[in-house]
Amino acid sequence: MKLVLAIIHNDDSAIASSALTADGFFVTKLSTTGGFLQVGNTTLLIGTEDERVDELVAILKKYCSKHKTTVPSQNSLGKGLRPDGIRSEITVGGATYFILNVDDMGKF
Ligand code: 2BA
Repeated sequence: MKLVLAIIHNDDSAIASSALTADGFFVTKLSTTGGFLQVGNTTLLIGTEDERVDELVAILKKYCSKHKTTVPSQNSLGKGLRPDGIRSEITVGGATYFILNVDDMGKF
């Protein structure tokens, strides 16, 4: 048995935990904060059988991969939502995960 700790972006947490749950994984979501940026992120705790870890990581990759998006740049402040507003491209998402061996697990 393994315990997977996955630190993911808050925006990806709902879809990632829904996809994991739909695939039969048991998931606990924690609201956490990155020590460097001091910005909120989400840590998922997932206990699973050893042979399902690859499947779990594939789901995280599918829903939490780094991708580019655009946001209004500072230069567009005061110009409202005009379609010709100046936008900047930023990278969001991504996951950091740890896989720990579990000696025992129980429920009662
Ligand atoms: P990432 O490396 O993608 O890490 C994203 C978040 O994942 C981190 O948020 C932290 O909450 C968690 N994390 C990553 N590696 C970890 C580890 N080895 N142990 C425990 N938690 C871990 P932040 O701490 O706010 O970091 C945000 C981003 O700032 C990082 O993105 C990295 O690009 C940069 N960063 C973090 N620490 C740094 C440092 N000491 N020096 C330079 N850059 C750093």
